[in-house]
Amino acid sequence: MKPIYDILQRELGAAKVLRDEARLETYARDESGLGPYPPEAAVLADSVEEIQLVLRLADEHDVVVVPRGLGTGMTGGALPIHGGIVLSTERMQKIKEISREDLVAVVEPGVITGVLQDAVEAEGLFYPPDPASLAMCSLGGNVAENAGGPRAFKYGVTREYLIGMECVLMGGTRLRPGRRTSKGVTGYDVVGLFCGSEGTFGVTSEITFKLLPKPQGVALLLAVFADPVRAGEAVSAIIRQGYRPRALEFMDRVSIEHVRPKATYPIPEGAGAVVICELDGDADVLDGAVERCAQACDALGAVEVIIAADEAQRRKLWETRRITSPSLRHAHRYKVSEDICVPRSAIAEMLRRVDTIGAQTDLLMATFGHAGDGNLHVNVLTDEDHHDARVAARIQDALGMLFKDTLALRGTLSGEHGIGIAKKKYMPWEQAPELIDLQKKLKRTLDPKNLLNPGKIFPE
Ligand code: 2HG
Ligand code: ZN
Repeated sequence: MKPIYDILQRELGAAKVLRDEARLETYARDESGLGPYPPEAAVLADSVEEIQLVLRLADEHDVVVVPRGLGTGMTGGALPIHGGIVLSTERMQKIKEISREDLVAVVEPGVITGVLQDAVEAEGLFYPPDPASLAMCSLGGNVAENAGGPRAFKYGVTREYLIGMECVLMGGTRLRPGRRTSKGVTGYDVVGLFCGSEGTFGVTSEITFKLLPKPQGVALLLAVFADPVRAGEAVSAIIRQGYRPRALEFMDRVSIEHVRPKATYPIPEGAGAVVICELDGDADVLDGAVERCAQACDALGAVEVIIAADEAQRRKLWETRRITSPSLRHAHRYKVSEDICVPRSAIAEMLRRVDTIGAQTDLLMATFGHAGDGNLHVNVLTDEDHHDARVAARIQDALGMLFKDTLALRGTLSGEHGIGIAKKKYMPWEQAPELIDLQKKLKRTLDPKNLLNPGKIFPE
């Protein structure tokens, strides 16, 4: 074992430098289902100075460091595939400031997304990004992945709210790119460069987010269709009403059947698709707006359209969508979750192609997600042993066909989960060699020895 681990234990104390196998298990996995990839040590940093120490020593000793938030990533971005140190910011959970005057929040990277949302809402403010895992994911991880969520349709993703940050480069240099003002064009957009870099450029130690005033009211409707094509038409019809819902979600028949036994909302039998539309804004216009969206669904032959009568019912109907991913995971031995994004006009064609891929590879496919953005979670599910070479080959075939079709429809490989290790071999399918080369050059500039989260995003 390299001496760096003893030095770290001496400097930081044994409680913050985990080395025993049992405690390292947590850091060998994330929500991608890939691995396990156990690190040699996990360091639980409490401050920017401790992050700097780890990155300085790692640089001196040529040891790999993999930054980690709370491990909810779905593409293996925080997995230590080359061993070394996992540097976790899970203990850095302070909300340092919420300013009503400036509409700004300053947080440490380990703050849970939902905790910040509740704290700002208590002040009459709003932090919109809402990844499905918001009750257990961290803001540092959200910044690393540029996380989205249902509300991205109206409000955009994490990048839209990230205005400033403090981060540490490999070697220990501390930077403070960005600002705390609502506008600012001084220098390059370094914050934008770090956001979504999947922990390959630096380790975030503090984040400044811009906030919005909290919307006055929220209204939700859930519409059930027998025919998924009609559900797709409903999405377009709702947008044509001239409102911008804050979320416009879709679930297909396979997703619905998995959710049905657990959902508190009794989904009608024969449901082929569910659309959930959530609007927010001035209380006096909301009622009319949600009513007109409901009429658009009725006109397309919806089997059932429910407008949530109160907050309790709104939460109950949302639950139908929120529990989709865990319901699929618990029902099957193996689940691969994709997050392709296609132009909205191509959703119906994409759904048809997913059916074909499932039939050709004899795999169960469930599709749900953020229809307003064209961001579809195509899940490949199987109860067979995915380590078996023939099963693995069928899964790979299905993913290959999925990505080919996505790109043919002018879509993109990842709408919100990032590339990590799960999709890196497909990067050259979407991006030209010159573009990949430019990104690799940037990485080399920031981390010449390739010690910070190596082996991610790009094929090695
Ligand atoms: C969601 O929107 C998450 O529910 C998870 O992004 C997606 O498990 C999935 O496929
Ligand atoms: Zn999602």
